Amino acid sequence: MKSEFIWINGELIPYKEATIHFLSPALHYGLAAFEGIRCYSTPNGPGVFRLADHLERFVNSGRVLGLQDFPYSLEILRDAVHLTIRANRFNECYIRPLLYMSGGPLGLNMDAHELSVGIATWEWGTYLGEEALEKGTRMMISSYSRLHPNANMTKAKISGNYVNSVLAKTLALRSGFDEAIMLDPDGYVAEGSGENLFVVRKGKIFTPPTASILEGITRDSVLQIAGNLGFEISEERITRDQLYIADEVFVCGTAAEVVAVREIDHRKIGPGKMGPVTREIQQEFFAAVRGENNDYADWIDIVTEAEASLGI
Ligand code: PPE
Repeated sequence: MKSEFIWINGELIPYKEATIHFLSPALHYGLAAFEGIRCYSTPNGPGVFRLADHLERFVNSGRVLGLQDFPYSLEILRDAVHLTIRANRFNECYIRPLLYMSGGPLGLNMDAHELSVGIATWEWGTYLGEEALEKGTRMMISSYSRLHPNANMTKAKISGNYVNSVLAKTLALRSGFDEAIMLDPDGYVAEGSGENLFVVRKGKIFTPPTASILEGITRDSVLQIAGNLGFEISEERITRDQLYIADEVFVCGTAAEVVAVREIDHRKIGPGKMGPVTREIQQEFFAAVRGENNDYADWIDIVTEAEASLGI
């Protein structure tokens, strides 16, 4: 996760100095929200995938958390992302913006806290393992439910919400699986601990509706790609046994990219390896993020040399 600089509150701070105080409310109460974005090497230089959409969701996470005002405009945040990538001389990296309650008295009144915003970048390889991209992953249905929308809201990447994901992921790994699939509070399939989920059956693609899941930007990209490839798609509730009898299951996310699920709860999915629909979508996805398919050129924000609004 190493890099030379982390952008914090408008300045590039050397990696070692980017620390927070023990009494930061963010640390005690999980009062923070983050984004996860990837920058890929493209024929035109480093290109950030759907940066504007990620930054919009970042600001919306603040809104869901109840921030009265976001201290930076979308333009400044975009410039700051570009600047941080350039300063660290990355061609490909993961980008982690974070807003966090960095100071003020401890206590449950957010209005008394001080807000900070930071952006880190680092080189992050495959999330579920190199092998998983080709061979697929093994998952279990978690005994932890996904968040109830009226307890921990699901549209925001609020740091405290991720305890739920960490519990599910750690249990899955300790149980010998690669990842957890979580059911919503009503018992329907929601998402992975850090990915959205798709099912393929008889050539048609299904995915859970957005009510109880994170509105994944990769999910949206996959829906557009699958639509352009001519697949019929349905956003509808899915039960765990519909996963067991699917022809293909795959998950997607910024970190995870597009990965097949070859086994769930010790049941093989389809033939127990990546299926043809998943493969087609995975290939199209990688072509899009790497700037190799002009149909998706609008999704890529090339990291430019100089940014005006920061004055740097
Ligand atoms: N659901 C959850 C719960 C989730 O955390 C992510 C992203 C997604 C779906 C996919 O959303 P999107 O990235 O917009 O397609 N998970 C992040 C991983 C977090 C981690 O630190 O681990 C990510 O992919 O960046």
